[in-house]
Amino acid sequence: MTIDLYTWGTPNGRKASIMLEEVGLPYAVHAVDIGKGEQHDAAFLAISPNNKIPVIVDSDGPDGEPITLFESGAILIYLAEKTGTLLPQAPRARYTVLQWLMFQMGNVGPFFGQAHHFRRFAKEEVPYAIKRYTDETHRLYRVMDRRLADAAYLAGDEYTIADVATYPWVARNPWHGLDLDEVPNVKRWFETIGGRPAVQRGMEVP
Ligand SMILES: N[C@@H](CCC(=O)N[C@@H](CS)C(=O)NCC(=O)O)C(=O)O
Repeated sequence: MTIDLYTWGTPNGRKASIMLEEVGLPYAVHAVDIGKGEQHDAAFLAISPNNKIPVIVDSDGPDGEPITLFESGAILIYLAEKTGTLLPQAPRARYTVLQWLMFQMGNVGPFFGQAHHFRRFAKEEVPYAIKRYTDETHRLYRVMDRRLADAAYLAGDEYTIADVATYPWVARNPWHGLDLDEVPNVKRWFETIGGRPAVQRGMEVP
């Protein structure tokens, strides 16, 4: 049994590769070069209706049948439930993890992503957009910094899929116009997670 991972070297892709390293399941990497537009190939569209990485195909899905999944948050929940790893069963703890996972999916990912686009890749300089997305990125860092003043990890005392989802985005901090020394609790969290061998391996994929 191998899980096929379709990915590229971006924060969303690395959520999936870090998680696969953390849970220790065998997986095969299929690089989808989004810079060359390979996410629009018909074969990829067949498994990724939104034309985005990451995607996993698990030949041994629920009831022993294959399953194909896109959306990194769904992939993290799936792998956590398949392996009983990084997502607690107890309802209160579980909802706290899902809350911070959704915070990443609905806030950190989209706003950091737009900051990357307008600060680094846009073909014309758009000061309004640069300010809007940089300000929001910095605000989100402060939200995380306040949370991490009270908790070791985003969802509490334990490392969970909420941290797996957020780490690769914070790893792009040199692109964010903010020194991690300004958010010392995020910095401590970032360095702790960055010390995990599974995270280091996952960050090298593909
Ligand atoms: N909400 C999606 C976002 C995925 C996403 O934006 N993937 C980017 C790379 S980080 C991508 O494939 N971009 C290609 C494109 O937009 O054409 C997820 O979390 O999986």
